[in-house]
Amino acid sequence: MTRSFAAAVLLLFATALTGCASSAAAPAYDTPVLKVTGAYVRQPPTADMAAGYFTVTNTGRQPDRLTGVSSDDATSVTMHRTTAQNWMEPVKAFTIPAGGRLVLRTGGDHLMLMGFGKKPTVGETITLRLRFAASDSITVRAPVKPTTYLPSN
Ligand SMILES: [Cu+2]
Repeated sequence: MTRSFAAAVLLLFATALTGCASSAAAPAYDTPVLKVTGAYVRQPPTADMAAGYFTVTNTGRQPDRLTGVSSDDATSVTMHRTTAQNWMEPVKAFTIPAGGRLVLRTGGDHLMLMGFGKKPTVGETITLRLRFAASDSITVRAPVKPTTYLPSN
């Protein structure tokens, strides 16, 4: 193999790789694109249990599902929905529609966190790791808010 032939082959490979990279990036257009905002944990009366809330906005063209949440600060995190009878029940996943959002809020869908080492108090943050069916997981730090706090969204 001559030196110039080798260089030409290398150049071909480089071009092919560049082509690959850009074609792999293009489908981002056709996937869920998620952003988590407004996360907070309501300061609980005891260390036993606290509720957590956040909004997941999906600006992508595909829906996704929130399939689980975990925390370094609590031994158990479950996802709950509130029923018409004002009971709550665990759910396996929440849907995040394409071009839409999933809103966890007081009196609706929420997280139930249990097993804190100590009672979370205002000023602290709780780490929440959100796992999705399609997207990479997202970790947020949710501030602990007073019981009187109401988000603006
Ligand atoms: Cu609950």
